[in-house]
Amino acid sequence: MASLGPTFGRGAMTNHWVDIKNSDVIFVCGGNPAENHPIAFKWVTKAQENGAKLIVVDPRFTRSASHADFFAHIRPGTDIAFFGGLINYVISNDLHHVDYVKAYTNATFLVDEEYSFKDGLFSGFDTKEKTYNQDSWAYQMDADGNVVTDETMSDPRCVFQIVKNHYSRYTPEVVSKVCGIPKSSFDEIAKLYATTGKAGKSGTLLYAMGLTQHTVGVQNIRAFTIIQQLLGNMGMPGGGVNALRGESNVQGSTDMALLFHIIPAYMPTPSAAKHPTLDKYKEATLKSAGSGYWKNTPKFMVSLLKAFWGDAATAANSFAYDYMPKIGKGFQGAGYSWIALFEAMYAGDIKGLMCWGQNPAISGPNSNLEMAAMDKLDWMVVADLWETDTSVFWKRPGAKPENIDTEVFLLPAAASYEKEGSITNSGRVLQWRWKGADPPGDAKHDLWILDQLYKEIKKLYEDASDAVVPEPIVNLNWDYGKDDPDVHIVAKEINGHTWADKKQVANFTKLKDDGSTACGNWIYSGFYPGPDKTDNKSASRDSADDPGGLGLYPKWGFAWPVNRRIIYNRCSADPEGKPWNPDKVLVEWDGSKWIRNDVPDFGWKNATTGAQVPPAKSAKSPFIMLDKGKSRMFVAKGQGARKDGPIPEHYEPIESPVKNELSSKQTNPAVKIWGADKDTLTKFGDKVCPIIATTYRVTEHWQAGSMSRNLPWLAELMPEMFVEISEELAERKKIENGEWVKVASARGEVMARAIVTNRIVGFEECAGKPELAGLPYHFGFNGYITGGPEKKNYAANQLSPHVGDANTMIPEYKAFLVDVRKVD
Ligand SMILES: Nc1nc2c(c(=O)[nH]1)N[C@H]1C(S)=C(S)[C@@H](COP(=O)(O)OP(=O)(O)OC[C@H]3O[C@@H](n4cnc5c(=O)[nH]c(N)nc54)[C@H](O)[C@@H]3O)O[C@H]1N2
Ligand SMILES: Nc1nc2c(c(=O)[nH]1)N[C@H]1C(S)=C(S)[C@@H](COP(=O)(O)OP(=O)(O)OC[C@H]3O[C@@H](n4cnc5c(=O)[nH]c(N)nc54)[C@H](O)[C@@H]3O)O[C@H]1N2
Ligand SMILES: [Mo]
Repeated sequence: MASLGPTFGRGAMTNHWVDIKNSDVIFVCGGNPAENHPIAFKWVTKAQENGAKLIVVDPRFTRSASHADFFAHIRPGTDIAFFGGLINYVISNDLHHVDYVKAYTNATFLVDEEYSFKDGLFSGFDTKEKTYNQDSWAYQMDADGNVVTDETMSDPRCVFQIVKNHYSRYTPEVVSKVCGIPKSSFDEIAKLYATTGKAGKSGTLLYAMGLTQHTVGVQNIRAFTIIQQLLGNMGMPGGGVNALRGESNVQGSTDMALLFHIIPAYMPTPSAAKHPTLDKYKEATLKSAGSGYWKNTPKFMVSLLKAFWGDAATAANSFAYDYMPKIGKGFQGAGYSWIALFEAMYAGDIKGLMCWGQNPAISGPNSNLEMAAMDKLDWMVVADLWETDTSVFWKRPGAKPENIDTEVFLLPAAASYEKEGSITNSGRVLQWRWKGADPPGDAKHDLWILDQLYKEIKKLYEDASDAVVPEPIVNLNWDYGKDDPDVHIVAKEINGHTWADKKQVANFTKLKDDGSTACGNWIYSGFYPGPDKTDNKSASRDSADDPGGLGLYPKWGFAWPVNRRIIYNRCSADPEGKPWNPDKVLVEWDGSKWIRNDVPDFGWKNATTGAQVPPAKSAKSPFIMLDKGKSRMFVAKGQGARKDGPIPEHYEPIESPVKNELSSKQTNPAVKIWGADKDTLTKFGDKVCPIIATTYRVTEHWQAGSMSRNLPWLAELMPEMFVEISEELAERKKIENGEWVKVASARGEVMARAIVTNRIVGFEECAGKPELAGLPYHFGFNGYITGGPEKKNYAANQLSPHVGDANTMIPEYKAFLVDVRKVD
């Protein structure tokens, strides 16, 4: 589905779906897999059958919670406080996995004397620009350019002590007050999860949008990675940090660069200012790569340019690097992510929109604003299976079509089972899918539409006498077949081949930076290593082969990179190469050679001689992608440091009824408030909208709803918009279960049926005892059902704000303020 849908949330599973069965403790936080990943949830059940325990932390008692051994209601947007409390619990009770922490993480590294943290701000903050100068977020270096370390981890400047000190403020009392969780619940959960710090035990985090859709989304995940490092859970079977992805091929979409700041396979998008030339691009990427595997970026980049421009990419023209579009600062300096694009349309800066497999009239934040932005467009193209709400945005309740000039083109697209190709799941596994039926009517597969579009555009550029720069278009290496493009040609180009004789490469280690190879996506290289359809490893379906009995199934599909199922797997064994858990072996040094149940994520054999490399070497740098080879609790400048701090700190959501308990900085200081709705945001202390709203999904519907509201049987299963509220709130407001109510925010109003339920509770422990309103976001105004009886507003995003995370700009869909009102 939605093979070209948006990619809200980036990441992947470090492990994979089947591996969940190997876990001892499963921590579901910010996700509801029993509802949203119900088939995969069987691996959680399987683990429980094996004796594993399940923890669920969610603002609502969910379908996943109903399976949990331990559950806590958390106030939306306070997970860093919870995780910080967990870090504090683990360290202050000495429950961390000391040997792992010392050997594999940067806990022993000393941090620059200039680095500091005070009252919610890290060193280097520029109050006017709301950005950090990150110079002090650095390691101490010796004269030879090596990081100064303290193996005892007692030096007050070492990362371990900095982490310990930072989170000592996150006491169980503070956690309880911030998160609204009873102290006893926190204690129980902390005690249980910390048991995974014992050598050989593993715990996993399963998360999705409940952690990412916040103005502290990135730091939410980082906070949990610190826990996983402390407990030695990275690289372990049954461990890891696992993003449960959304749209069925959203993983593939992100891998193929659907986000603006990356090009295929997670290389940075060239920037006009920073990388005006290919040499500058190489220089910058080599600098940030340091000793890590990204130092091969020039090979991957040149091979990509070769795949894009073929014979027109030569050493003399820097492999057509100039043809490649470069990014600038984006609209009002906010980049080119969703919010910025819609703000640019609203301001009249962008005149045309292609909506290819997405329905922003329903899925975008502050959708009233986003639809007003659509009113200003000259044209819009929608390629979809249905007439979506977006394609008829001009018919929305309250709109005046006669005043809207936007010309809309609707292209009928074929559904996923009406075409052939690969999809990549959250576990990084590519699986080929064969066509099951012909598309109806005039519907065409997306590749066909794209191919036609390119061919027409190319003609226009060839014919245009005054075209500014035709080369990037007319010189594209684009030949996937005459009439109906062949996905196998595309797949083979993605895998990569030599340029001169077009021989498929075995994998990315064969790629070169001299123009002799072409490769569309280096992390996928190896999935189609030969010319024939039988060489397509994503099409393999052998579930008999299961080395180690861990569910790795190396012959089922193909996992990127190089069919490795669990990344960082060197860390599943101790520095001597003995597995922490002898019953769950991914890799093991048996004294003379490596036993390899999974593809090793380290240099296990000498590339030239083929001799096996003993464990001491890889023990020093088990995180091969990273400079210095160690995982990072503290992220230094230029090493992937985030805009809002080298370690996570709790801040309140932009709209919150609770004062920040941890510092005087109410909200994330690095988040810029700038959109067209900035003056309407509800401020702390404002009494008009005192209830915390959070939005979510249900099994019966799919996303913005065209996939489910247009199917009669799903429409019938759940036809109406609803709002879940607590019994106390209902009593206070005299609202009956099942009654239609109005939910209002500073941005809009929607109608919903009240579901009065004890699955929702107010947050008793927080100051002011705020209440919660839970809203599904699937309803709209087009399709068999809209969410209610008359032509009214039922879309939850008419309430949400146009603000996003400091790093990714993912919208804060999961915590904003509303009021729930009785309708007379
Ligand atoms: N049936 C069905 N399945 C789907 C989808 C669908 O629309 N329908 N959508 C797919 C897509 S694209 C995605 S991205 C995934 C999303 O999968 P999930 O992230 O599981 O989806 P949500 O229901 O949006 O949010 C999960 C949970 O986060 C909780 N939550 C809200 N705020 C917070 C918070 O601050 N902290 C914590 N700890 N939890 C919070 C919500 O109450 C909710 O139960 O689902 C995919 N699967
Ligand atoms: N309030 C709130 N808003 C949210 C979220 C939330 O949790 N809360 N979650 C966000 C998230 S994680 C996501 S992923 C977005 C989803 O937002 P959207 O992507 O806008 O939502 P979908 O309904 O999945 O839209 C996909 C469209 O693609 C069409 N489609 C399906 N298959 C194909 C195909 O093969 N080709 C083409 N061309 N079209 C196809 C479908 O009919 C559908 O209309 O919503 C975001 N919005
Ligand atoms: Mo998603």
